[in-house]
Amino acid sequence: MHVGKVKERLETSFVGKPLIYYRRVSSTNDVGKELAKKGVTEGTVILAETQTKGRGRLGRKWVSPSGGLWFSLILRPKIKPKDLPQLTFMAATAIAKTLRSLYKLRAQIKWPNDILVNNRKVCGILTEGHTINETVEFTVVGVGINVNLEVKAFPSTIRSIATSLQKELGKSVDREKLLCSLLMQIENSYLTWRKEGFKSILKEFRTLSMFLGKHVKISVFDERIMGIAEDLDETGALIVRLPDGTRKKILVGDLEILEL
Ligand code: BT5
Repeated sequence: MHVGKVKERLETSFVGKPLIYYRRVSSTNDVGKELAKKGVTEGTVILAETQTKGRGRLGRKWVSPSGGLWFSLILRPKIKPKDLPQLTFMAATAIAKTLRSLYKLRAQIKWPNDILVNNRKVCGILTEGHTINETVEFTVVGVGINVNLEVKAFPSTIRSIATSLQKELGKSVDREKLLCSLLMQIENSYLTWRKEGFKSILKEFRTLSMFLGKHVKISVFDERIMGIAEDLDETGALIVRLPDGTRKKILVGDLEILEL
């Protein structure tokens, strides 16, 4: 990664300023939290070539070899902890839009935090917050995108569910250009969210989604829920129509589409 090139080309007003680069870290989210506690400004981005302890939700492992884009963005919006998922949605819409406009790929969002291309995961988002007395002090929005990676380099457990931009496009891409475009779009989406609220993000999230109206199975810890993914409510919770006709609201979980 040529960080100098990114800094030269970056046209944002605060996102990615500063951009802190490491060749290898445990997890950019962990480094981000430490730096945020020390007071770094909103917009700071921590970027790493590889992560030794990349994380997904619920302590799951995020595979982060060299060639991807693994970064975390520090934000300091004044929100309640319950509103944290809004930032995941904000980032997801920004990323899907960027992949569509740069590469003409049909990037689609799978609730709540995945971006898929051809039904395989190309990107995951992990938003974490640091809360004191019911107030969010800062948030760390972690983004992992499989960019110039060979799918056969993935462990067998994720080979059938993951993809990369290189695989989908049949060629490698300019990671510096991609990062600049992503940070620009994330800044725009974040400002829209702050100005207009979650409604406008949710509207775009719906349009870019691939799960609405589909038969789905949602795993919520040990529970499995099957039904039709009917809608998202105003908080971003998933509304599922159960076989008995009732509707169930689901705040967190893993979604599997049963018919594509
Ligand atoms: C996520 O979790 O999808 C959030 C991933 C966030 C990663 C970024 S990288 C920068 C920042 N620093 C971090 O430490 N994390 C963030 P979840 O929905 O729980 O999905 C995790 C699951 O995705 C794993 O259990 C695997 O099945 C699968 N997986 C792991 N690595 C993958 C990869 N590189 N590509 C696609 N799928 C992967």
